[in-house]
Amino acid sequence: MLLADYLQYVKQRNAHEPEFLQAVDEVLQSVYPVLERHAEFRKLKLFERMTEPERLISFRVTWLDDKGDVQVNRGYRVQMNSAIGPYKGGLRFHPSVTPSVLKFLAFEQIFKNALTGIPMGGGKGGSDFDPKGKSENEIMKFCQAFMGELARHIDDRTDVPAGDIGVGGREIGYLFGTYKKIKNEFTGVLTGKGIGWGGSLIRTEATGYGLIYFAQNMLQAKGDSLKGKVCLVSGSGNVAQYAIEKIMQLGGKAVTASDSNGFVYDEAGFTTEKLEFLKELKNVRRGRIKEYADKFKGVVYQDIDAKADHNPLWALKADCAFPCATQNEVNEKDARNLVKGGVKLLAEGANMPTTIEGINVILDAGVMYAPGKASNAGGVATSGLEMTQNYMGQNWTREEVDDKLQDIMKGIHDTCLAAAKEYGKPGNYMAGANIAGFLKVARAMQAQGVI
Ligand code: NDP
Ligand code: 2IT
Repeated sequence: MLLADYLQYVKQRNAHEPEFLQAVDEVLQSVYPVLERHAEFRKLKLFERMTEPERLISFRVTWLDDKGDVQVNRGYRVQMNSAIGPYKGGLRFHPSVTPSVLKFLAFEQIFKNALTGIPMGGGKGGSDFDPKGKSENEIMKFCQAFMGELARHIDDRTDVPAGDIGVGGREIGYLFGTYKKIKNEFTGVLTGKGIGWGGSLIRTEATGYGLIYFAQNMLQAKGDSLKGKVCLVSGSGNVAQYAIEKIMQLGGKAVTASDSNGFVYDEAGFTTEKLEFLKELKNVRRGRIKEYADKFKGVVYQDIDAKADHNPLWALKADCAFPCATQNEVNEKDARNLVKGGVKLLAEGANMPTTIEGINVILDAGVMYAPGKASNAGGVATSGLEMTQNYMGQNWTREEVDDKLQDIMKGIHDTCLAAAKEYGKPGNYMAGANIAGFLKVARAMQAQGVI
């Protein structure tokens, strides 16, 4: 089959799933040369099989809000691929969650998890539940109702969920408590647990830290470093907060953060004090980013209009860009603005934050580009380290976990470059990540027969 035929095949079967098709398209552009080289992969229909979830579970979540009214949400778990390990991937609670969004995330997760070197398959789940404006009690009630059904489909050797948008330490606590009560066993069935009840040190920081370690590796490959680099960061949640922290630690200057309403531009850059304020604002008070501009002098706040043709955050002058909020937050026009503003490196903290057109602009301009499945893999990698500690009944120190995270990010970086070179795309991290991830999973599927 030609590249266009593969795409057509997936399109026909998933006609109304734009996010999933976008993720498949991006991977296919890179792995088509691998399919061309390996007749055995084509014969075994490995690409066709990888784009079909092994299992897609959809369920009703019914719960009572604080007024005593009945609420009905949809819950899902996409068990995408278990060729190299138990299904592994986060849970997302956001009103935009659909099967298409979760299938794109689960598909990305297959290759990301393969790149970490830890045996984990790909999965993703979540709900269209909107945590915004809900009371603590409502969050707990929802998590209990959600796990009431999910518990039937997961365990620590089958499928191990974690956090994603709208699911952090608080939600993992409620989900874990419910699972333990239903099953009457204490296992590592979720990652991102609290320290003291099975969680791993550094897991909270891991995605943001790993992203910046990855970027540092990219810069070092060119004899450069993050020192003195002006960095644009979007988002203000888990990934953004710890990306900003690590940028500061490595001598860079983070000048922006955002939420779904707007962004702040702090020309002087984040400091430890300012970041502590942001963490408290977002993780404890769950307020809006605008407050940051009200609190600190010299900070500019601007609304973001989700319907506008570009996001003004990406039109600021900078050296590096780290989108850490959500999918498709950097479009073609944003990419052109980034290039105009002097950006030399774009590394994705979020999953699929750059559209295909945006990626093409970035690559054509010679900007170093890291796809999320490589640069944000530190989170799931540290989840893998949490699973290992749980299986062993041990807790590693902060230094041990951080050292392993740094080694894993360097390993992914080097793996991407080696695969890109082998397939005639030197320096192309996107091609390298997709090819290396695909090859690992393909070989496992090939060995395990037609199942
Ligand atoms: P959080 O829920 O902690 O934070 C999400 C941030 O993104 C918030 O600032 C939120 O703003 C903003 N955001 C969410 N949806 C939208 C939207 N539709 N438009 C604009 N802004 C939006 O999530 P995480 O930080 O955990 O996740 C961020 C990204 O990183 C996601 O793409 C996720 O898949 C990815 N990721 C997360 C990992 C993890 O370990 N947590 C690992 C690897 C990738 P607001 O407060 O207004 O909602
Ligand atoms: O997108 C991701 O890699 C995550 N949300 C983390 C998944 C995990 O299992 O830690």
